[in-house]
Amino acid sequence: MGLFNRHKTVYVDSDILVVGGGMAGCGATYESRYWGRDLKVVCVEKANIERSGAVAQGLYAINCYMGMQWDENQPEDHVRYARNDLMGLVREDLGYDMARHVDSSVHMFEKWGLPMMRDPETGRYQREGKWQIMIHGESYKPIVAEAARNAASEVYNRIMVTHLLMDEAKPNRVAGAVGFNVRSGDFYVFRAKAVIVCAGGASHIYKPRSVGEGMGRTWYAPWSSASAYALPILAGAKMTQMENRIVLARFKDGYGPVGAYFLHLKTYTQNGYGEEYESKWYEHTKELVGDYIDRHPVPTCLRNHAFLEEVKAGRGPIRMVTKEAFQDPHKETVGWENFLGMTIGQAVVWASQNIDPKHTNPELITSEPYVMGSHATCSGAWASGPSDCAPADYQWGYNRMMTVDGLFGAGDTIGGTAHKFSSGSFTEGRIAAKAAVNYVNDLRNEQPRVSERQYEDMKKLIYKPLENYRVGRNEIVAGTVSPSYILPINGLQRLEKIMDEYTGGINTDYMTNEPLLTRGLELLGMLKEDLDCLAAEDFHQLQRAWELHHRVLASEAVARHTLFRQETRWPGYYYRGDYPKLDDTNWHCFTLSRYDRQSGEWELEKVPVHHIID
Ligand code: SFD
Ligand code: AMP
Repeated sequence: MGLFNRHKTVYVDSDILVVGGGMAGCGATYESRYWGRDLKVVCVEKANIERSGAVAQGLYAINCYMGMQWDENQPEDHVRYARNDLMGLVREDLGYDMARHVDSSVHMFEKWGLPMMRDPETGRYQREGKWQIMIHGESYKPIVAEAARNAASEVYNRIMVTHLLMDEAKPNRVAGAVGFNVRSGDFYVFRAKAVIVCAGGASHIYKPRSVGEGMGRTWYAPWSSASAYALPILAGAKMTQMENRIVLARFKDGYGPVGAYFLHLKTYTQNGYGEEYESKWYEHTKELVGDYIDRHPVPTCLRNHAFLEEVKAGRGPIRMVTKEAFQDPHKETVGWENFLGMTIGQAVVWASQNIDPKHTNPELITSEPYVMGSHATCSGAWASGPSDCAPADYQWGYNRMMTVDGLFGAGDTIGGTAHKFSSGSFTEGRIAAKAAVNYVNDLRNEQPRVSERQYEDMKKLIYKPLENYRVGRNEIVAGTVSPSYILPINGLQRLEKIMDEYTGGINTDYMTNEPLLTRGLELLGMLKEDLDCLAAEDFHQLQRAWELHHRVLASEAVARHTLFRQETRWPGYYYRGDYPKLDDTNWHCFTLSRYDRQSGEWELEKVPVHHIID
């Protein structure tokens, strides 16, 4: 007991609490201040918002910009694009709402100092593709963070949020969050009237391609640890499309993104024998998914599918043909700068493997799966839509509010809204914040109630891994293996192995089926039991322990959803061997889950997909 008391408790009261200061969190913090001049707005971040989240290293493109000022695209066009890419299943109301506001966010980024590339002839933003514009974005995150810092009443960096607090005066209402400072170990109790979860996506729930000397390298940020999903799941929020985890075609070993190459440099792919291969798989793919293969652009998952089939047919590796484009000095510069401003590791890998793309066509590979809500995928929380265009059954309160009162979300957190990327995530943060301000104003003087008991119980739970270590290490006679605890890295590797082998990771070429998923869920259950024995030797490891808790819960959601959806909706992302085809008759719907924290049971249901754009 003495151990728990050693950690000071710090209380922070606010009107709006933003959890996670990445792209969505910065948007939410900025906009909360805009609409809530007199409100106390607090942003809490496990790293430092200056360089936190997926944009930490910078980006070379903003992948979601309509260009409405030049009549380049309209929001309706973007809804059609995202719907097509996600094989018909997106929340069109949420996507439309984001798309109609995203341009204004990008204009603010420019005003705040983000260097945009311009087309020398038209003077417009330089297009990389129909939706993407090019930026000198190494400092993208610090620029956006500065705006959030100026807007916030307070920013708390280095605090990992582990749980949400629930109101004891009203059921199903959020009341704040708790966490700990990853440097000092202080315990934080954030009481708030509204909470906006913006805690990013999930890497490292599947065994990554990069192991051994490459361990830690992933495409999505290694610190994206599924809190965006675990926090709402634990609070009883409904989740959607958790089976829609994404697999990305990437440059081999460095996970360098391919968009700028395909779209701006106009490079293309070939099999190991220098042949075009996508058209070979047309009939075969049509058999599986019908006319989705005829859509333009070809859905991302189906491009993966052709890649995977060609490799399985023994004609790998797949290579990106760069040798032609790189003869143009401008394109050569863009090709390298793309990585130097976004994924430096790819440039380093090429240098270390003697690959000069001017003379060698580099290999591509399909990544391990990630859980996200903002790329060509839309896993996340089920949220209420905008009042002017959301169908009635998608509206139960404030825009972007989850199925828990006062709990909002944005970016990777919110499901059903693919292709938001950095700009759309920031924009969704703004949208959620405006609604959260209205929610807080409507509460008037009503205060959520949190008993000391609630957060003291959590405090004991949170620091338990330190206690497990303190006691358990005495049982070690040699080496590091304890008979009574597991370290976070051991738990993480077990999780990655289970997800990889049973729920369609790289090991099985993304294939799974009911018996595999059932066994995978049993093994996840055993892992969950063992998490009680997690041990942390310091606060850094304590953070790893809680990240693991979050990853395991999100993984369970992925497995449950994958089992529930009896079809292969997105071949190239994953395959159900027992239901190998797309089945629009039975599965043109969203899948929703709800976790009961008391019983540990999951409830799953189907919900109709409404098409509001023709
Ligand atoms: O080329 C807690 N992304 C790209 N977006 C673009 O617009 N253009 C690109 O070029 C993009 N590409 C790309 C991208 C990402 C990465 C990693 C690479 C390349 C290599 C995607 C965007 O980055 C992404 O869509 C947004 O960043 C999503 O925003 P958001 O806010 O949902 O997630 P975040 O930015 O990661 O922020 C999450 C924050 O939460 C913190 N956090 N804080 C406290 N307690 C906890 N428990 C927490 N858990 C997490 C995080 O630290 C973070 O700050 S390309 O490949 O397509
Ligand atoms: P990526 O670099 O793969 O993350 O892609 C960046 C952007 O380009 C995203 O909006 C992708 O959907 C898009 N993109 C990437 N490759 C292609 C392609 N071959 N055809 C159409 N769009 C693509």
